Amino acid sequence: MARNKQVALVFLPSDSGVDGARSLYGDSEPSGVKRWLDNGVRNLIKRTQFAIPPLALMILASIQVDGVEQTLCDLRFEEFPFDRQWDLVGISVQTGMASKAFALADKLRRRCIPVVLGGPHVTMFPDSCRTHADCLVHGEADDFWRDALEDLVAGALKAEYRAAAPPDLQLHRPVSRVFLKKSRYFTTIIIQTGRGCPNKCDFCNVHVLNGRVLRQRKIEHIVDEVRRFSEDDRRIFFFVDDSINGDPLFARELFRRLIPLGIKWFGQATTALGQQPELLETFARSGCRALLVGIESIEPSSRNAHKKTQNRAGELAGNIRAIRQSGISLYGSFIYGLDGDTLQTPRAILDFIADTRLDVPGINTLRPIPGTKVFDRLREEGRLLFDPDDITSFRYTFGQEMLYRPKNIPLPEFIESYSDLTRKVFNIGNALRRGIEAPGINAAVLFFNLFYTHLYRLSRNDLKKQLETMRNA
Ligand code: B12
Repeated sequence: MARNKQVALVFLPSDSGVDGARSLYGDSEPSGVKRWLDNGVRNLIKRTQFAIPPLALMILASIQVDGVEQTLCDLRFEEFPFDRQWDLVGISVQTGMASKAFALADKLRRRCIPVVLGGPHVTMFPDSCRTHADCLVHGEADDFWRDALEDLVAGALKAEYRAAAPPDLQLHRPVSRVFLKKSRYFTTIIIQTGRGCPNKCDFCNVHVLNGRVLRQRKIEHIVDEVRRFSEDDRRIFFFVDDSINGDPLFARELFRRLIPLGIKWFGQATTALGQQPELLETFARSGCRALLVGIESIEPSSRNAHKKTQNRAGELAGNIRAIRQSGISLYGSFIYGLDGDTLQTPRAILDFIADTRLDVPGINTLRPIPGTKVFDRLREEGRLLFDPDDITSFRYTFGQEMLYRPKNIPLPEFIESYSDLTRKVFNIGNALRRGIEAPGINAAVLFFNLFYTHLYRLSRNDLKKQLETMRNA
């Protein structure tokens, strides 16, 4: 009998932040207890910071084709198993990890193992990937990954796969989790109810990757999936949708039907939820414990400059209060350093956090991701601090490195004020108070704030080093 084709699906770690905080300048403590403690904290962060399995690869690995066996390799937890015999390796490429993905692909191909690249970076910049792959998959691969696997079995893998239209999400495609090592993850119950975003925020490219029209799955398919998943993992569910309240009528019907299942869940929403009282009540009753909301900016001029106009600055505080009053804790994500921001902005952010009692503030700087409108604009204005023509020079970090010059504030003053802001927002006293005052999941809120106290210390040290390096250059 012919041996099954062995296919590995690879997910890569990012340089820092969600995949474990580490300095961009190497470990400052070469050995000893401090180093051991730093490693311990790093691993804990990895876990609490949503070390969740990659849904994209779960979907692809669930596609069964005769003669093919798929394995998921999550390189956040293991080295690539070069000792096994692979017939094809698929790598999910995100822009900040492109150089890492290309290095692995090149190494595999030198060993005559064929490589297929897919994911957001391939969809946006296929030309940069071509020389590193035997096969490129453009866009959402839910349908044509089966074609690629069948072609592999037939010995006829094509150089490129792309569809004329995105997949019809109304079709039922059951997702399996059998290939996941559950204990690695914070939770394995990851669900997506739809794709696409009608908004035009210039720092995001979800509307380019998944289109402007919101495409939803069938409610009964999602309810089935929730029921099936809760049979063997009773941890918290994560709905990865960019805005779970993007279509309030759909969301209300879905979560109304989830109430009897008694799950606990968290997800990502827009603050407009504070003005959707019936939906808010349904979310709370269906087990919503926490939501991440992208506040981005409380400065109307910055919101306008970056096309974040879907909800008004003046309504943000009231909405946040309403959501917290319903018992849902909030992670509110800010970006300091947008085009309308000044040195007065940090004071306004501090007052806003104190006033709304946000449970976990996220104080980010702008990451101009190649392919976004803001990247193009900053490039034209000569404000990028990395080489815009080198697609691999862009990387993701957690507030540890400035990638551009803010419009109204010179870089050294900006770094000083950003560091001062994160020092004031994150300290042990604030972490304890937020943990106690949170409307729910108090322990998680406390942990997040403590970890951010650690992470932003790292951010301040690295930013200082970046400035020194720039001054010495
Ligand atoms: C949930 C989520 C997370 C989770 C889980 C990570 C994960 N990737 O599973 C967490 C919180 C950990 C996270 C972390 C980060 N994220 Co994130 N995240 C998302 C989010 C909201 C949903 C991802 C998802 O599950 N989508 C559902 C799946 C089914 O869609 P998909 O991933 O696009 O996959 C399809 C295709 O791309 C393709 N495909 C994907 N991989 C492969 C591989 C092969 C071989 C093939 C054939 C096809 C293929 O087929 C899939 C099925 O159709 C997206 C936004 C979005 N709407 O996609 C951002 C997003 C993916 N994240 C992004 C970023 C920047 C990050 C971070 C770097 C943030 C940071 N500063 O640390 C880290 C990186 C961590 C890492 N190691 O990747 C960016 C990536 C942009 C880019 N150009 O690369 C996105 C697009 C958000 C954005 N607005 O720009 N993220």
